[in-house]
Amino acid sequence: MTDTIVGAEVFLTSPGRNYVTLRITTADGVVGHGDATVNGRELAVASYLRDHVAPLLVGRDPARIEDTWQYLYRGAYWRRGPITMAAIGAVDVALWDILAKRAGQPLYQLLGGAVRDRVLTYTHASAWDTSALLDAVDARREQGFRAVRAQFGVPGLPTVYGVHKDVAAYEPAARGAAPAEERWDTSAYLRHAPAALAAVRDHVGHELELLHDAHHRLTPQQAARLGKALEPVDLYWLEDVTPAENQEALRLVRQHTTTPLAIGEVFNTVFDLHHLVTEQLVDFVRVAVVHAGGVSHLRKIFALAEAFQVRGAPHGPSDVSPVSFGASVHLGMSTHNFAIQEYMGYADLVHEVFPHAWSYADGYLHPGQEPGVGVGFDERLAARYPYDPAYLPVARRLDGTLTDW
Ligand code: KDG
Ligand code: MG
Repeated sequence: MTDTIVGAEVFLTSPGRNYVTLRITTADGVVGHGDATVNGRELAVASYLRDHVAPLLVGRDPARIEDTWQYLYRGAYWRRGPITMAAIGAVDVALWDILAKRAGQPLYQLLGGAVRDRVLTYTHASAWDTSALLDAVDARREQGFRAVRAQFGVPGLPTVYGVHKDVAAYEPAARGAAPAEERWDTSAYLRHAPAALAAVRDHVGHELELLHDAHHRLTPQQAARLGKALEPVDLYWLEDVTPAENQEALRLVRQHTTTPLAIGEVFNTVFDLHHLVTEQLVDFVRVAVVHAGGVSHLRKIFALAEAFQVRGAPHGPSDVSPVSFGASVHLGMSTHNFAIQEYMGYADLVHEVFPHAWSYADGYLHPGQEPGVGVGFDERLAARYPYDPAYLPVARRLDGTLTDW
């Protein structure tokens, strides 16, 4: 029986950080949720959805998920990019949510069913000094995590993105009308990183998977040197070593190191990574459901990757809302080459605004058995926390030049 979309509403809320949520309602009263959060550009994607997409959805059959995806992607003329793809992603996840609810099944059952019992996850540990970092990693191990991303301060720099001097937890975006400015010194980082990560490996032994994120700041040659220096540390992966636009850059890195490479959290379509995958220049692709056109497109990316023994490992910071995070866990449950899901965690209030069936236990995630994606949206609670501008910092080199992120 055919249903019809009768409403598409966009909500901006800031329960500790900003989220853009799409709610699609059908004539039969089925409600689906999607996440369209683009960190620091939330208003742009909200307008894209409200002004250009929502009016096109009303009257459509919610079950025509692929056709709606193609309509929004090809029909816009202007394709790709984070805003467009996040907007399409929100629609896509909301429609999968509706379809799975109508089927009375958790989403992963519609994606082919479970290929595993639970989805491996990693979280973050960061601290300025090495001794504090070891404590932070231990605290994560005590929470059951089997894989931890370790980030640390750099001697000589006053701040480093993602690493706080006084608190273990960090929030990537800071409130305010403009981004904070930090300093960056790649040479100092390269001198310090191998020893810092070796100290973590010595401390934890070889049971724990260790990851590290270079946040796109190295040249290919610097990245190759770092990868080589880190081989004895036996990283699960080294992430975002070079700026992501240039896929060729990874070839040089690859030629010089066997350290596994992960990339892709800022990518939006398969076209951003097809050379990386087909030429096996990376080991993991990190595209998120929200930023890459939803479940439909990410499935295609992972299918391409599967043919080349590259694995999926989606971005999962606190700026990916629990809605698309939940959708990602469903994908993880049903996708054979899905390796691991990043789980940075959320403030208590975020869990309240987005009550969810997915859960964390003992180093793994499970999407839960609720029909649909299994993530709700408490509109009334959300309305108490209106949008509040917040930005990631930018960084300049010691001579003042703006650096890659
Ligand atoms: O919005 C971008 C941040 O979430 C990002 O910097 C976090 O690099 C990140 C990661 O791997 O989670
Ligand atoms: Mg990252």
